[in-house]
Amino acid sequence: MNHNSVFLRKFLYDEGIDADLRRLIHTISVAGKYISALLQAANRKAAGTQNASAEDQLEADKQADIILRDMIVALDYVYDYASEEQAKPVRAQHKNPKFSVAVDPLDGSSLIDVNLAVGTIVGIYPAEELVDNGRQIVASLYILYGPLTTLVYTTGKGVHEFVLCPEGEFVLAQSNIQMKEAGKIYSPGGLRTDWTPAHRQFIDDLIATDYKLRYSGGLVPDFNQILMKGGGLFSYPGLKDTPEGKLRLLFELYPLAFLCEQAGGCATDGLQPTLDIPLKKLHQRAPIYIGSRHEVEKAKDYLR
Ligand code: AFP
Repeated sequence: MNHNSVFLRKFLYDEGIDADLRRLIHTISVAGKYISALLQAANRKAAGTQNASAEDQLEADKQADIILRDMIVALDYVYDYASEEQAKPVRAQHKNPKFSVAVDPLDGSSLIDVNLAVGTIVGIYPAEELVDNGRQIVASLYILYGPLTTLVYTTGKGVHEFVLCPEGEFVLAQSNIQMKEAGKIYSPGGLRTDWTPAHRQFIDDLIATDYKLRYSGGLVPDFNQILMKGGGLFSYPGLKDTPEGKLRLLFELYPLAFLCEQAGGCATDGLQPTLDIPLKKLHQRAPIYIGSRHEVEKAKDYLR
């Protein structure tokens, strides 16, 4: 940090966005500092419980959810707090609600025991129980807990990255991040033996055209790598037995699709843009092809 450093709080203010949205994003960034500290404490203990999707939880999953819930619900204009860790949203009961917030508190937490990067994903929506689709998203962000803790957000005015500095402030690293038309890396989720023939042919095409494999098993670091390298493709396809894939629309895919579109890339389930997929239920899943335009268009050609 030096005297030229631009703090997140100041950057948000200068963006001229709604003051309540600004406070909400800032509050989430503070929650991210607590979660970062939680991870520094090497919180690898299993909780002995399962989340709404019947996945085993760590203590860190539960603690991250509690930190975010308590801080977000305390804001007197929040309607619903929905979390991937919980079956139903928490209704805040405030008089004049403005935003609902959906979070994946600690995505990729099965990587904590092997000391790989994990992340928090947040989508901010109008004050409704369930939006119709992702086009209603107001802002999205993720916090990546790696060697550095970084925060990447958009309110629809470009994509900006901040780094948590040792003094405890998120400081601007890059503003208006843009992807190129094409990249050189691919992150293919799911077991190859479960892929459909069309998806397998698409991935083989990327390999044949010299794309490098970059897959950690954590959506946030894998997507972040594509964004920061200026292009490439992350995919988690519909599988033979689970055509809806693994990842959740509201908690994971809408926020990343919004960020990706803002950075000049795109995201699809193979048929329609991810943000246009109608949302019918809270924990709905969808296949995803997300990254720079060239690779996403190529995926669509194979899947059509
Ligand atoms: P966990 O939270 O159970 O670690 O799952 C992580 C995740 O939801 C997402 O971060 C990854 O992209 C995806 O699953 C990886 O799934 P595969 O292990 O099936 O590749």
